[in-house]
Amino acid sequence: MGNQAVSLIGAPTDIGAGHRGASMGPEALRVANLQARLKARGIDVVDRGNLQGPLNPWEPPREGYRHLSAVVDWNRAVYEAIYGELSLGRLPVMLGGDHCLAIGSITAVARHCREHHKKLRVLWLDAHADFNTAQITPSGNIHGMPVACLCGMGPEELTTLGGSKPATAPDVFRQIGIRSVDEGEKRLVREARVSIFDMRQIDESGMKRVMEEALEGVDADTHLHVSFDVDFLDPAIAPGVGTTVRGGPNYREAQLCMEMIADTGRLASLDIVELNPAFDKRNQTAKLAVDLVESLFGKSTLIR
Ligand code: Z70
Ligand code: MN
Ligand code: MN
Ligand code: MN
Repeated sequence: MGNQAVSLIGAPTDIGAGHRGASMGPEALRVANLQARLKARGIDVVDRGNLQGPLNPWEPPREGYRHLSAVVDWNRAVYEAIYGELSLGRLPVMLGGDHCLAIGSITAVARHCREHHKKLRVLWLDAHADFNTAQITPSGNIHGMPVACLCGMGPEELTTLGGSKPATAPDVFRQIGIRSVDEGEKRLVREARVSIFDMRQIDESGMKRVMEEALEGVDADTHLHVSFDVDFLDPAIAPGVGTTVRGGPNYREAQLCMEMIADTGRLASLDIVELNPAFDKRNQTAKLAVDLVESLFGKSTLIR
């Protein structure tokens, strides 16, 4: 991994979230030394700074969506930036921002994969399935909808961001750590046959077996994208998120997850989203996220 070229791209917004503060995520990750920690691993890391977009007007949902037009603006900016980095042969790391921005990043990744005849695999590390639609959402918050949008279920402006619709299909996703899915959303993920490794399965089979299954079929032709929603982690170790859901992976389980992804050597793009410094204590969640991202880029505690 030593000759990898990584680009950090900040997307400082909480436009799709149910709480304010994820807009401070990019700066918290910088303060936690993300760039220097990756550089210390021998990786060429450039920080591209922050994208720009509309402020959060904090309005109520309209026709099932909160802030739809501003979400579209932010995602267009993310889509262009991520596509640009991939075209340069670099590995883009999107510093969110809330999880609605994965619509833009993964639409760009999917286009890159089509153009380079790569198979796409997305590991969705999250407490939530993020598969809501305007008809079934309990909140109108678009950070609860990105996977459905990427599969073609959502507003036209978001499902057609990359030109062709859908951007991708349910079978590219492997969701890990899931423990909070709304009732209507459960029916949709079942119908779409999204592959979900929920916390019950992690409890019963262990993280090792789950990751072996989630990574099955990943080979030299695979572009591996990791969409890391920080609320994936147990709130005991990661309080700095808008929506904590108890019963998530502990420190060692999360490390093993990242280490096993690193072992494939196929990581090609990354989102770090939903970090919310307004809920954090002394930036501990940002520091933990950086620690885990180091493992994702090959840092290992192995001594044999
Ligand atoms: C709920 C909704 C969500 C993140 C909360 C919550 C969605 N399913 N996603 N926090 N990251 O409102 O759609
Ligand atoms: Mn490439
Ligand atoms: Mn999410
Ligand atoms: Mn989540």
